[in-house]
This record gives sequence, structure tokens and C-alpha cells, in this order.
Amino acid sequence: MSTPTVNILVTGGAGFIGTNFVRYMLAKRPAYNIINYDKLTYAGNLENLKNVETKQKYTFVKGDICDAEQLKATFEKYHINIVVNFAAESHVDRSILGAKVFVETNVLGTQTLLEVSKEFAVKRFIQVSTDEVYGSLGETGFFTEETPLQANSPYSASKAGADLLVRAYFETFKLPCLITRCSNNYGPYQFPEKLIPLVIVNALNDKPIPVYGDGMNVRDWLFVEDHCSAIDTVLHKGKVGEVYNIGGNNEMPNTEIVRRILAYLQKPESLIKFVTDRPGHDRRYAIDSTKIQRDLGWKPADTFETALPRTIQWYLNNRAWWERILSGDYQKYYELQYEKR
Ligand code: NAD
Ligand code: TDX
Repeated sequence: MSTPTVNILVTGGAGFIGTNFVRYMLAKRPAYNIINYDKLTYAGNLENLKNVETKQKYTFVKGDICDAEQLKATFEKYHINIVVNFAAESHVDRSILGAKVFVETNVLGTQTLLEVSKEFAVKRFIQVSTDEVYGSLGETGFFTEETPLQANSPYSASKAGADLLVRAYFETFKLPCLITRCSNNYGPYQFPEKLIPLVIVNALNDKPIPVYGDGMNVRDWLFVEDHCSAIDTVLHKGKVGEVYNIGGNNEMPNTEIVRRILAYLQKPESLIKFVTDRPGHDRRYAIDSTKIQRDLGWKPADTFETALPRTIQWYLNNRAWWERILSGDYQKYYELQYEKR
């Protein structure tokens, strides 16, 4: 009997983590077909995938996860049997300025995707969630998979809503779902609105670096490729219905990260500007990833010591990539490369 073809719908594959995941899977699993389904919001950048576009195993579909009809047509056309859902509005500050689109994409979009996945009886549905659904920690302690959900921002509330829907589709309809909850990622192709790329880009342009509040908020940073390998592990070895926390054991206050980047770039600390705090700013995130390490044998390959310099170097080597984001030119790529075809 021949092995069935694996056709993975990667939603949000033109965003930061999605891009890295598409690249990771094409290299690691050359027999799989990867269908990147992305709406191309401001955060989607097809230039990220320029040199994989011609690969036979890669297809791009411009589409919205809220659009059931387009999803159905895509599932049918490409015989989708696995879904990895990265598509989301992902920036906390934007959710404070306007929460509606977060509910539309993160909650309704996920529910629409679940419904279509049920109709097409997919073999696995991976929901890429976040540690932010657990809320905020004090000076001590870690988030485990049993920590109650206590989201504090409209972003994390919408992600928590999606997680509960995924759980409900598993419990009620036996859709084979798994949820991953990862800590803060960093690495190549991250949109320069998030802390690490923002600091690098502003420093290289000798512009002020806004640090919220006292700068002592702590995040648990994970190199994006380690997140990709964790998702691949959960996809192949995870147990359906389970939640897996993913983290790097790499806690650091924001000011320390900013200082390390400035030191690497030989830029002065006088660029740091302490500004009004983010409303509802979570103080500390720290992930206990014992479960995925013990049950599935995953562990991160990198630490800040190895991967932060590599990340900064990537932004130095790819100045044109982020300059085209700052100018807005990156948004013309789809029109020029795809619509004319
Ligand atoms: P991102 O903002 O860089 O990318 C999101 C992508 O989703 C973009 O390409 C965008 O065009 C696409 N998209 C948005 N709305 C869509 C819609 N309605 N239909 C189809 N596509 C749509 O985000 P990211 O940082 O790559 O995060 C990816 C996922 O991982 C998100 O679900 C996020 O919650 C989660 N996550 C992120 C981090 C992190 O540190 N960045 C950590 C843990 C979990
Ligand atoms: O200009 C800034 N100044 C600043 O001090 C920005 C953009 C951020 N910060 C602080 C806020 C946070 O304490 O840096 C920390 C990191 O901020 P972000 O990069 O916005 O990430 P965070 O809010 O922690 O959320 C991220 O990690 C979890 C992702 O954006 C989410 O999508 C993911 O779920």
C-alpha cells in the first residue's frame, strides 16, 4: 500500500514564524506539499519566500481564514489533510488600538478553519497559540499546561478564545486537534514592530528606542527555528487533544536585551528612551516546557548567546528587506509577481 501524500495547509505562512516554518518544512520534509494560505495583511510579506516560490512542493494561495468558501475550494483543490494555523493578528499594541480585527481573525477565523477542517476530515489540526493566554507571572513560577487561562490584552484574549474553540472541536467533534503555546520568538523575517527587530532597525537608523515603563518586564525568548522544530515534533509525535508548552528557558528583562543589541551594534545607550508603559503590560512570562521535552523528546538547539548575534547579523545583512518594509514597497510584491501571471 502506498503512503498517502501529506498536504499541509500552513495559514499565515507569509508572516514571521510562518515563513520560517515553510522554509523549515520544505528542507526537513521534502516529500510534503506545503500550501501557504495567507491574506497578506500588513504583516504578510511574500518577499520572505522569494527563493522558495519556484519549488514544486510549495504553493501560495492568497486567502482569508474567515472565508469559508475560499477555504473549501483550497482544501478540495490541494487535498489538504493537515492544517497548521499560524494566521493571526499578532501584535499586542495594535490590539489595544483596535480589538475588533483580532476577534474577527483570531476567534472567528479559527472557528471557520476548524469547521472546514471538520468537513474535510483532516488528520491533524495544529493551533499555534501563545504563552500570553496564561496572563502574567510575578517574580517566581512558570506557566504549565495546567495554568488557568487569564489573558490580559485583547490579543491574548482572542488567542485564548481560539484555544477554547479548538478544544471544543476536539471534545465535541473528535477533530484531531493539538495546541502549542510558545513563548516570545525572535529571528530572521520578524516584522520590525516587535521589540527585537524594532531595536535593531532603530539603532541602525540612529533613532530613539522606546522602552515601555521601567523596562524590567521579562519575556522567555526562543529562537524561531526552535519553535519550528517543536511544531514539527508535535505534528508527528503529539497526542491529539493535548496542549504543549514550548519555551527556551531564556528569561531576560527588556532593558538587558536592548543593551546587548546596542553593544553588538556599537551604538550608544543614549538612544534608549523610557516611554509611557503599555496598558495592561504583562510583567513576566516563563514557560515550563517539561511536557514536550519529556513526552516528545524535543529540546531547543539555540540560546540567546548563540542566536541573538546571528539574528542581529541577519538584519545587518538584509538591510534591503527591512528598508522595503519601512517604505511600504514590500506590499507591491504580490501584485507584481502573482497578479500579472
Ligand atoms: P505575524 O503577524 O508575523 O504573521 C501573521 C500572518 O498571518 C501574516 O502573514 C498575515 O498576513 C496572516 N494573516 C493575518 N490575518 C489573516 C487572515 N484573516 N487569513 C489569513 N492570513 C492572515 O505573526 P507571527 O509572529 O509570525 O505569529 C504567528 C502565530 O504564532 C500567531 O498565531 C501568533 O499568535 C503565534 N505566536 C507568536 C509568537 C511570537 O513571538 N511572534 C509567539 C507565540 C505564538
Ligand atoms: O517598542 C517597544 N518597547 C517595549 O518596551 C515594543 C514593541 C515592546 N516593548 C516591550 C513590551 C514587552 O514587554 O518589549 C516586550 C516584548 O514586546 P513585543 O515584541 O511587542 O512582544 P509581546 O508583547 O511580548 O508579544 C509577543 O510574544 C508573544 C508576540 O508579539 C506575540 O504575538 C506572542 O504571542
